[in-house]
Amino acid sequence: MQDAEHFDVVIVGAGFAGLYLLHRLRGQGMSAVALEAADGVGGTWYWNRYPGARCDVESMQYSYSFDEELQQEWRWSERFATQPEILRYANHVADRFDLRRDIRFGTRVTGAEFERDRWLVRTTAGRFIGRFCVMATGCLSSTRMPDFPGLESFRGKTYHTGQWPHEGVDFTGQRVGVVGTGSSAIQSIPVIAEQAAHVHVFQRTPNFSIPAHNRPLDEAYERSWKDVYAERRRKARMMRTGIDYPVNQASALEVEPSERQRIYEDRWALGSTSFMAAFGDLITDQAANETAAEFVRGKIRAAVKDPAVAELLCPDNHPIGTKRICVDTGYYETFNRDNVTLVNLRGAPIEAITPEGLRTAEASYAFDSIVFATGFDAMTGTLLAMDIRGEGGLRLEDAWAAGPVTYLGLMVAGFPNLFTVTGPGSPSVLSNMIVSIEQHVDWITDALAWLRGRGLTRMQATEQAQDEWVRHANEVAHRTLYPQANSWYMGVNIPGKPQVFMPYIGGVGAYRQICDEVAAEGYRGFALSGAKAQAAE
Ligand code: NA7
Repeated sequence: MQDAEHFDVVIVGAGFAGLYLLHRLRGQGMSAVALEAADGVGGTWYWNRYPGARCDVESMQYSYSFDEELQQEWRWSERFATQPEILRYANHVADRFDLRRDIRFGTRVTGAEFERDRWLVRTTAGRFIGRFCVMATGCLSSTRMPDFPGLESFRGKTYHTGQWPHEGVDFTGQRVGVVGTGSSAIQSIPVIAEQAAHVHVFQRTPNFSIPAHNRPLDEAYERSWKDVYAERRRKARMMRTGIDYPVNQASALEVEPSERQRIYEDRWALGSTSFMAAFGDLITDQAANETAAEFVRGKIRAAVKDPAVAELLCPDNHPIGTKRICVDTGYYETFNRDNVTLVNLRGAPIEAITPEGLRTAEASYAFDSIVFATGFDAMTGTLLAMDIRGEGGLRLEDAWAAGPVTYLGLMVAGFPNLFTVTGPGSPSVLSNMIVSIEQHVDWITDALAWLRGRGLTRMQATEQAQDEWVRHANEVAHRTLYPQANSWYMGVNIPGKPQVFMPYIGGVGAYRQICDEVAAEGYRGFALSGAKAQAAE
């Protein structure tokens, strides 16, 4: 292929996964290029610039651990970092390790096909060939805009939280409608409400949210991490979520109600997603889960002055934690403001966007701006938006017609030499993403070095190993309450998407052990071969 550039590895994406991949591959003497649709690094943190955007994992843990100097030198300013600070960090890493020279910005991948033992990757800016191709495309990178009729007719401005204008938006004095009450909405509504003349929040499903208790990062806390960083990182890697926080294994049903209440109060005071580790059976036992859910509903009722509004905000159709739990700063209290109105869409959905605003089955509203916080085509959307073809022209779309199937979330049978970082079938969105990214990148790059050391050039998941992994992942998921929720983990938010539980819920630590064992056993479940061996056949 003459007009294409050749590399050992073509990486798609220059978010946290793509950056670390470039660094690792360079370290082992392999040529690599990262193809990035955006004009800058950072992935999720490049696009999600909505007001109040913040990580829900503590800064000391939502950061790379691969370089001791980097983790010692970088200083976070807050307990939970804002989007601009995380983006600064991604840029710092790109500069510090001189990664930009191997990134092609403004280069969107349209397709990739495996032919003559190589991946031919087509982009909006030329063609690239790699013996291996790694999809470092993120799990929440294809935004979802509902197909409301009349969208184009609206005379004001519309925004999606996941594609926020880089110059920011000033809502001062505006009438704003926010559609959705997931994490992005819960983070942005309190900030938008401080600016806007009035905010209408359109809620279809209420969500559980735990306070962040964000604050400036105090030095003693920073030291408590940095003095023993390696050790704490090791511990985090073996936790279920890849986050080091206190875990109580006891059952919520074993303790006296007063003791249970005290434990929940302590967790509430601690804040963030660690709330779900208050007891060991919250994600497996409905009755145990309900004690936590009812505790949070009590907090909502205490925070929101108007009892009717409080009731509407109380989640009632999914066990707590089975939809990604939100972490907020003053979300529920925002509904006490005179300039915030909650609109219940249950029984009266949005029918259309109108030139003035929007219309539900019950009423019409006029707005200057509408913010769609309507989420993503999670985990598979970005991969399926590309035309990916494996051996014999097999299309990923067809291989995944009944839902995504992978071996370990790392490879798909029929797609040799194609890896996915944090793909479906791996813990990914159920974990601290940077911990999962580092684990996948280390595993993939170790595998590539191992292959090279043995003169092997081809690796692919066997059908049998993939079937067994899918069966195991389903089995583990169905031991929990997660499949009960209509969540994006299940693909429910996208019309026509097959409904299967996509991430692996067995836990980050257990999953790491499985991946390590597979590698130690000479990459059990993968078919390996070499170009020379094939030529001789
Ligand atoms: P989410 O969590 O998918 O939230 C999307 C929200 O938009 C959710 O409340 C949806 O209600 C709502 N939605 C979607 N379509 C509609 C229509 N047609 N009408 C009304 N409301 C609608 O996305 P986020 O961006 O908030 O968060 C994604 C992840 O990013 C988050 O978990 C963090 O990990 C970071 P529904 O619940 O479907 O009834």
